[in-house]
This record gives sequence, structure tokens and C-alpha cells, in this order.
Amino acid sequence: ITQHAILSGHSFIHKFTAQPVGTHWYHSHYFNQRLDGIFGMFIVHDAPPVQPYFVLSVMDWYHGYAGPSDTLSSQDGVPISSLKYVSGLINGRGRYNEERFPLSDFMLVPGEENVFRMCHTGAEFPYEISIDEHLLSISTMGANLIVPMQADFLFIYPGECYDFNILAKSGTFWLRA
Ligand SMILES: [Cu+2]
Repeated sequence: ITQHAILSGHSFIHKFTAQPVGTHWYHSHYFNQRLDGIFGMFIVHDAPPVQPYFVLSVMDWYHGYAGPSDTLSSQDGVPISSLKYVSGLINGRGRYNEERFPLSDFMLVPGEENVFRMCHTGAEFPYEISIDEHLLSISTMGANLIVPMQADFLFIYPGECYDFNILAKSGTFWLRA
């Protein structure tokens, strides 16, 4: 979609049929605005959901304007990216250097299956996602049902989305990316 800019104080309504059902996200395609925060999760339901769920966005984050910065090379010198990895965000929160800002909390129901709908909203680097002492029951990739599987962790690449459940234990556990 290409259109004129929506000016400050104005609005624009775009009507469309949301499909396919599933976990998606939207983002700006103007320069690197997407990496600088112009994005959001976009969940399409075929019926009002009966079970609550958590949305989870993971992304690489660059401090300052997220333009091409430096060259990241593999160990044998092959250039693999024009960005150097700096830090990451989970639902918009993360830590860098000595900063101790609050991180994202997820208040799960112990003893029940808790549903996560996750997208990698970053640009360049994949993440290995895990939750300490819990198995991930992975059911959906993007809008596609997959053969359900259980795993200790999963890899997610920029632009990808996964749905997974965890049977939550009592206590406090790290979600790691
Ligand atoms: Cu895009």
C-alpha cells in the first residue's frame, strides 16, 4: 500500500477483510522505521477467542537510528550483515550495558496451558527462544497449522511467527531469547 502521509491530528481508515486467521504483525516500510518501533502485533480470529493468550514480540534493537552501521563478519571474514548485533527487546523491553530497566513480565496461570503468540519483529538476527524448566508445545507457524511438536527451544527468524503453549509450573522462570 502506498499513500500520502497521514498528518498529525488526522486519521485514515483502511477497510479490508482480515485473513488468513492466525498470528501476524504489521510494520512500516519507510526506511528503517520498523526497527525503530513502527510495528505491532496483528492477530486474526475466526471467532471471539475463548482462551486468553499472551502476545510476544522479540527483536534485535539498535541504539539510535537503525541504519546500516558496520559490517559483521563470520570468523573466516565473510561479511554477513551490515548491522552489528547490539541488544534485544522482548515486548519492547530489554537491557543494555549497565542499565537496569524493568523487563517484560508474563503472569501465567500455573497448572494450565498458557498460550503465546509470538513474532520476530526485528531485522537481522534470529533468536533461540526458551522458557526455563518448561517445554514449548508448538502448534502453528504464521497462519499455518504444523504437526504439533514439543521442544525445549525454537529458533525464530525475522518476520516469522509461531504459536506455542506451555503447561505453566508455579514459580518464577526466565523467558530467554
Ligand atoms: Cu515488510
